[in-house]
Amino acid sequence: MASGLPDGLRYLPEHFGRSAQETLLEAIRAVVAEAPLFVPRMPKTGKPMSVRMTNCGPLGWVTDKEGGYRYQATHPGTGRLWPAIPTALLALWNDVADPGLAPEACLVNFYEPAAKMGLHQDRDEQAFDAPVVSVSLGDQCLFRVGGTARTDPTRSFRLSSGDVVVLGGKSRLAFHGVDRIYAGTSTLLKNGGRINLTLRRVNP
Ligand code: MD3
Ligand code: FE
Repeated sequence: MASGLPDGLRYLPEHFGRSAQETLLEAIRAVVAEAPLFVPRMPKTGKPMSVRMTNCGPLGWVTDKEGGYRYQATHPGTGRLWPAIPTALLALWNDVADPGLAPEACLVNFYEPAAKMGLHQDRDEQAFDAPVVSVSLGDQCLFRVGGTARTDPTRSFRLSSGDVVVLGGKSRLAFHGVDRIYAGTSTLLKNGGRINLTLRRVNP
């Protein structure tokens, strides 16, 4: 982590320009219309997370008090299959990840100004070789990333609308989180807030 960023992390600022962001947002609105945002709850305690979520793709990440963190093919509220991953996101994956192995899950996180996400690792997948590809839309956030141990030093930086982060190699299991949202820093979402999309491979 000599540069201050974990090995394997690629940061692509403003990979998507404004009009591509608007196209992506429309596609995500269609996903949310079919698969409504839900409140994820922590395993065992049932404590609600501050972020709301939905998914698209063959698998979606869900969590609740009884079942804990997992991937499943259906929406926990409607029981229906998740909608397809928008073509613009499949194209992104082909550009920055392995085009031979399609993403299986796209988690959609919606942050209101007060929402945050504590430092964690993403390890509910069985495919740590494939990267996680993240797209930010809307208000800026303060993103924090460290090493593969919780106590490793961390680095913070702002993610803006249109930014893409590719978490491959050693960075795939880095601890990371979102410490805060900067309300009013983007005009993309009429009512403010931030959307983060993460494309993932779940099965090897
Ligand atoms: C670094 N989401 O959904 S995306 C998550 O902005 C998640 O909503 C955050 O962490 C968000 O799990 C961060 C960037 C990201 C995603 C996965 C990573 C960074 C990562 C996996 C390993 C290291
Ligand atoms: Fe994560």
